[in-house]
Amino acid sequence: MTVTKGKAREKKNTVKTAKIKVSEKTSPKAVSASDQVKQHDCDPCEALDATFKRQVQGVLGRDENATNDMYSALASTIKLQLLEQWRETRLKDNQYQQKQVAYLSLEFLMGRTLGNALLSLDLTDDTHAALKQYSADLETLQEAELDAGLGNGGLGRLAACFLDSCASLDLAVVGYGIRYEYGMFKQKLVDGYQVEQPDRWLREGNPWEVRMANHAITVPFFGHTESYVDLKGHRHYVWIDTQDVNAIPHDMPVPGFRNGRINTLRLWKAEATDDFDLAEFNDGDYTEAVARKNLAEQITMVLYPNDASENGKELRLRQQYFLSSASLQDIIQRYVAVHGTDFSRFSELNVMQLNDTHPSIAVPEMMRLLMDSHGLNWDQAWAITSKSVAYTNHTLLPEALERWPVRMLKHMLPRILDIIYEINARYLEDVAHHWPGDNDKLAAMSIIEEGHEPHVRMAYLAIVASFSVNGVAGLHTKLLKSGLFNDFYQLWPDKFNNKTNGVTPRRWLAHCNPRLAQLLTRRLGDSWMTDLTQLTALNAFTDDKAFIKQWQAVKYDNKVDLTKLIAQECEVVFEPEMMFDVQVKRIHEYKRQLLNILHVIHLYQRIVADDTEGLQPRCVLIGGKAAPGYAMAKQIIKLANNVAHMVNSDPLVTPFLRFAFLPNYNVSAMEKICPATDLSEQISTAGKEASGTGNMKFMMNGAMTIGTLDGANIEMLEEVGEDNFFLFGLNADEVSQLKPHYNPQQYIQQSPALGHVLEMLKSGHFNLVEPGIFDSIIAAIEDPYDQWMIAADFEAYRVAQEKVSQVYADQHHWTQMSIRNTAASGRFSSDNTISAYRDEIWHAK
Ligand code: 26Q
Repeated sequence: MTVTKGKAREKKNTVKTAKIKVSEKTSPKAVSASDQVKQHDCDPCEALDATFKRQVQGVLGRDENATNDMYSALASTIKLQLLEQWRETRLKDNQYQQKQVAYLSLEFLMGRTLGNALLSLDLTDDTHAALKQYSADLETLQEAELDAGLGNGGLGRLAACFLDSCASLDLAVVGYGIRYEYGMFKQKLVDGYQVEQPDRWLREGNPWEVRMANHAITVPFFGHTESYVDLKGHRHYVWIDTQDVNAIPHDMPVPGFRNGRINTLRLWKAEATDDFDLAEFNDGDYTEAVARKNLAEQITMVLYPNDASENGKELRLRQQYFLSSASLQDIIQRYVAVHGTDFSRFSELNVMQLNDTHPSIAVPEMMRLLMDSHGLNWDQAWAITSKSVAYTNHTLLPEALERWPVRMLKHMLPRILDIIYEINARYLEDVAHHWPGDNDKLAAMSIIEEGHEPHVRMAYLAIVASFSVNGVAGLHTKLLKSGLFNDFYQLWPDKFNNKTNGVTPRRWLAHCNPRLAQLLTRRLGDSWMTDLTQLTALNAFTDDKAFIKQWQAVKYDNKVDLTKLIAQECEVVFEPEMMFDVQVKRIHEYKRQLLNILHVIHLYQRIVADDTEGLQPRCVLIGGKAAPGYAMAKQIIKLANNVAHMVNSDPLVTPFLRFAFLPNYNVSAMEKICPATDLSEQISTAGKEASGTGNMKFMMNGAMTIGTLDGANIEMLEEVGEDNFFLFGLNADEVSQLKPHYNPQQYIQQSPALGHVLEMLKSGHFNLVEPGIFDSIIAAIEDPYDQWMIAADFEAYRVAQEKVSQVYADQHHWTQMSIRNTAASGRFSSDNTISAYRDEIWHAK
């Protein structure tokens, strides 16, 4: 295939960095808290210092020598700095002069807040200075913060990167999500197996959130509907005898990068309503009332830890409706406060972006609110809803497509089900018009999937109601249009568009890799932080010997740092002189961690056989969580651990190869991993990874990618060129063409290396005292129905890895390639992605 470099991108998508305004008035009252800090312009900054002192000494029970106490004192100090600007942003946005975007998502994988807030407010240096008089240093305090792990992986972290870019681009965007009491589970390893432990991230309180009890909203469940005809002959519907749940907003600040804007992430917590309790209490059934209270509060108790499906679980639907209803009521209330009940400007001033189908129950809920609560008729309500909802799809995997049993909706959300039926009936008329007489088409495209147990197809509901449907990388969008959603594409080609994902360069370069950030800033100035395309200027330094040395030193020091984490968490010693070869992401068959492990076994065999010519010493790191119910993914973790044990305990092997599985991979771990990585593994079966975003973080930090033509890898390759990317494997077309006659044995015969690896696996070499435990893995590789085609790609992968070793041996060349990767990563800033959402979907200023 030929890969051409994309057109030079326009500059307009850059974040404007307005210096924080310092009020001209002299009255101290007119000056915001952060202005006060900046105005002092001293070292260490006295205002920050004074607030901090009050937080440490003035709060009962805080102990100067306890890291946790010092962290919360510091966090509270910084939150105080944020409050004034936060209020100003809210007041400004409440005037409703510009379009407001609501990003609805069941997941926001925020990670830690402190470091990012300091960076955004430009307070990192002042904070360092202020801490000098205490025993704790900033790094230690940052480590004390627990990750806000309110997401599974890519989709949730994307939402967090998007919020950062929206604030930094000065867009009025509110993130709406759920304040799960328990976020993503903590992963422990016992005997090499994953064990899940609850993540009580709120156990010591959350210093960043503000509980807004006065903005509580009521969300109805269960009950039944009735209708009546008014004097004018119009039919009205009422949903009665509902069991109501309170939604209490807990707001988290989302600071823009040094531009004075603080956006809001509004997370809903479910609480029982008082009158609900009271009614039960008055009936004399106190215990029942308390039990029901628990039922209400269960809704926001725990994040579903699946990144591909857990279909049909009632609690999950309750979460989805709870988020959707509370958020829409909030959005409508804010609109009504300014514009009254004239909804004619609503769609001009509001967009709701659905992060996958998870919040797509918002569609019928919006219709219900406009009709039943605000008196609009169907056509008016539909005109508004269908002009204000947009949907992003994040996966092509059929098992991840959400379907809800009609029976469940009928019971839990009867009014909502009625509305879905009505949407479907009206929309199927369009289908019938487009394909006259084609009943199969009607059945295929119906929002209701008929059968023994009828289901609502949420993706179809989202497409029908949305004015925009987007995929998250070029290939992904193309496959949506030609495959999964082809019928819809034929009906409404203009709805479909691509928005290739991106990641925020503030967290994923400036914050996580201060050494590299400093080097970049010394050479280029610091505006790359808000316009990442400026990194292309690095290409001018690829022959600059001094620069190459500095680049290498940065990577080396980052590797030294990572070795400490690996030693502590994995009890494996990584050597910074060896190549760091890393695959961190959720464990899933399509992501093919297994292919990586097979390659490790292959290297192990070569070393044991003394066939080490051309081998470059490597440290291989794998990390990631398996969905608790995903047996195969859990076996893959066990295999990684057993192989690691054999590799690391053989002193003949360890000079060439070390292998670790990092437990509890999360956002904070990635912040240490990506700056230290030499080789990034992006090896999914082509056509299966919608985009990937870890791939971009590694690239920004100067890692080389070994990868397939999948997701955003394709666009990364386009930017950096084939000479700076280790490409291998079948492409998406080849995968689908091969599928009907795939014969793994043929590939095993053609690859002696793979044959040997399988022999060793079968011999039980890695499970001597646990016979048979890897049989299912071996069977999967040899299965002609193996959708992931491990055997088909093994040999190409092995050859690409040999090439990696060859190039790595020439450190000068490797470093040049590394620089070129960082230089070419500008397109993958989420600022760029959000600018495209803003201009092409949201039409927001
Ligand atoms: C569905 C039903 C019930 C419970 C859970 C779920 C569920 C939860 C999370 C289904 C899917 C997800 C997450 C999907 C996800 O993370 N997709 C990834 O999105 C990234 C951002 O667009 C892409 O880069 C990845 O390629 C894609 O896999």
